[in-house]
Amino acid sequence: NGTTIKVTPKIHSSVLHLQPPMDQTSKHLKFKAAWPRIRDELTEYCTNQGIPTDAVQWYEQNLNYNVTGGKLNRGMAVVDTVEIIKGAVLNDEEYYKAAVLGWGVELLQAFFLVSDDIMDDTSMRRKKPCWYRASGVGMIAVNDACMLEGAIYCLLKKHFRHTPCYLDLIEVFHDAAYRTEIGQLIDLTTAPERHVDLSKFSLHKYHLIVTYKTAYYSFYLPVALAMHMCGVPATYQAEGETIEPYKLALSILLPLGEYFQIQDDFLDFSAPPEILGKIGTDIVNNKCSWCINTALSLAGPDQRATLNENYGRKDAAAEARVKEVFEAVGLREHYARYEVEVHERLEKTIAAIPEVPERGTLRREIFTSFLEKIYRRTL
Ligand code: GPP
Ligand code: MG
Ligand code: MG
Ligand code: MG
Repeated sequence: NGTTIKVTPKIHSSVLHLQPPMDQTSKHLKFKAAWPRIRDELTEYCTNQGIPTDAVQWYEQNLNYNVTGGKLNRGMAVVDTVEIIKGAVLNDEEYYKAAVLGWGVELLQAFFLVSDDIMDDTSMRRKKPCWYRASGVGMIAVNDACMLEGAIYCLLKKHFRHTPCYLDLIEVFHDAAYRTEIGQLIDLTTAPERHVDLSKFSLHKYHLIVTYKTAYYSFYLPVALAMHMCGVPATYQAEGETIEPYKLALSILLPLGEYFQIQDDFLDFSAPPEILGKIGTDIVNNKCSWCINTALSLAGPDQRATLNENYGRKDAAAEARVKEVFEAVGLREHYARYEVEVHERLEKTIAAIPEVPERGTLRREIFTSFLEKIYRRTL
């Protein structure tokens, strides 16, 4: 009858204090809007080289299937950081360049995930079959993954070849990728998919895995790219001190990345599926997670035996026994204390960053915006 009724859905209170789903924010939409142009630049490059239409169409499918559909946190972090460092709204050209770097991080992530799903023998990713399991793809996915990585350097060449930061951008992408691959190696050799051996686990190994496998490319890479694009120098003077801004950024972003992964691991164990939007699988999948490593460090001999017998088994009763030990050793209290402690520590480090009025230098806001977004997150 022409009247619109506005329905306010009931939302669990712990969901409310998070930002609205990123999809609804105009920032998110603007970043997404840059993608079709970037994708078309990549396929047009192939077309212009005289590559057969079938192959170009395959490449386009690969890009569509694997690069979109994620949360885009990493890519958007590049754009956000550029805006903070510039201290002004970006013009269209600046925005597009920052978006190219942001989508470059998303391409790197797509390369990792397509490869990782083959190595981990996983079936689903982002609510769809993994690319190598998609109809007719199979091991062509290995080459497709390589092409997702190659796309980054094709875009960098086109948009940054003539700029002073070109070499730095290439170097930061290469370094982040190499570190992630080293992290992946430690991960694969510590927790093979079908072989449970908890004696290989430790909190120290955990720290290495998450720093290398996740924190470099997810936290340091987006910020370092933005810093290079804005011409932040390797050193500058501030408040009578010599600042090394890239080292400083690393010293905050690696612990921040570790914190983020610890949250992810804890939520996998503790969050109700209706809030998290997925059912935790780390215990049955033998993941070298913060929870198992912390539990092992706290467990008595009997509890350790229970963990050894039940961890990494595809069996709900075994999973429940592991969860009982997690509760008994006080994992929840441990986590709550860690969260307060890491937040305090990072806040102090961030507050100690000397700020100078000059454009193109570090702003504390880069880091506080990350920290406040993730502190006490529940999904
Ligand atoms: C996913 O980790 C793996 C990465 C992000 C890095 C992969 C690195 C390569 C060099 C391929 P995971 O397997 O622990 O997580 P998920 O559950 O998302 O598969
Ligand atoms: Mg893996
Ligand atoms: Mg995996
Ligand atoms: Mg997880």
